[in-house]
Amino acid sequence: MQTYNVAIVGASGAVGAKILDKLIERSFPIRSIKLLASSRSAGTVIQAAGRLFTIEEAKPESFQDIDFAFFSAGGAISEVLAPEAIRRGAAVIDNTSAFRMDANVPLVVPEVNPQALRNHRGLIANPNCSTIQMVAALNPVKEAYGLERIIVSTYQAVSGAGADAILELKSQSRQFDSRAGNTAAQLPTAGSERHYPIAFNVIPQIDVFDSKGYTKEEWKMINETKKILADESISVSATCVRLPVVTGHSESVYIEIGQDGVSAEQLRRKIAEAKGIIVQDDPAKQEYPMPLAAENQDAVFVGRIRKDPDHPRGFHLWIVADNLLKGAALNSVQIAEKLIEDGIHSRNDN
Ligand code: NAP
Ligand code: 3JN
Repeated sequence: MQTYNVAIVGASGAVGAKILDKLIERSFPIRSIKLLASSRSAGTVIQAAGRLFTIEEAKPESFQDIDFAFFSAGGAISEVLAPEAIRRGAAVIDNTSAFRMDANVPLVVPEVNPQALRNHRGLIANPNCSTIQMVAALNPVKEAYGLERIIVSTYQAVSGAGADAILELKSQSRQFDSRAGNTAAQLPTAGSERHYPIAFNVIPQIDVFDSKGYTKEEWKMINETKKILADESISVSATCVRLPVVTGHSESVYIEIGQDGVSAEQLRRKIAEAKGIIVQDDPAKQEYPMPLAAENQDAVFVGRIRKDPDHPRGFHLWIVADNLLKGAALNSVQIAEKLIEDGIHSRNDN
């Protein structure tokens, strides 16, 4: 069996750690693995699957002889180091938004648009976590009945904002009764002028606002959805909200499909047939997806599927997934697996 030299940039972070876990768990054909981060964590030893790994500082030379480089260290690092990795022959799978909307870069959810990988030039973008779980659940609906409109409200976990945001939620939760003061420094964003506590709170801001009143996270959902579904005509609008949940993003989604006369049961069946989706939808038994139950699971969970009372083509759904797994690490590893399966991991093979 052919094996590959693999690098993870951002290996000390929330997403990077899960990429390492998934590569090991899924028996990715690894010849060697290099864990990279900033100089701050160089020398740190981490344990995964009973093995010890030492983190090194990420530099252009780090990518010599690397076949697959997974990036999750922020867009600025990808902009500088991804071209260095590609120049040295690596296939880069980038978890940041740096290249997602670049027309020459495939933006891929393997169950939805694997054909987009065919045109890669050494770099494949992993979509935003909130986008991935939504398009995974809606693509079977689009294929069967067409899709004209999506209105989504997200309920996002703090792990989407990084390892420090998880620590902040836990520490604020422990201190809440003593009212030890506002220790908020991570949310809505680490760089923002004002910070708000997330424990026992809800923050209707993820990333920064633009002049139209939408946040960057909301625009990511709008633009990435159209690109992945390869349909600019779908109307998409999003409201992205942070909740005091550690892991697992939830989404309330309203859609208008392209056909009249479709029942909720037909929609439920189509979604349940799709790869990677589990339908949990039995109101009589109080069965529906929840983030606590989705944590550490690979699937995207869908429930509360029901027809809109007034619109003949309108439906409501509730979609939940582990944002660090299908939303980031798992999807990235699945992209690499698909490149190997199709024999196109090297851009010279195209
Ligand atoms: P995190 O927990 O804060 O981890 C950040 C990682 O980046 C750490 O490993 C950090 O290393 C590394 N890093 C920071 N500066 C660096 C530098 N100059 N050189 C090399 N490595 C550096 O954040 P996270 O949640 O894992 O997210 C990381 C990135 O992944 C985000 O910025 C985002 O672009 C992407 N992301 C994508 C999704 C998605 O929706 N698909 C979800 C979450 C995050 P040190 O420990 O050395 O500082
Ligand atoms: O907040 C979340 O739940 C998801 C955050 C994703 C994220 C965080 C910082 C920078 C991204 C992303 O992947 O869209 C980025 C980014 O690369 O822009």
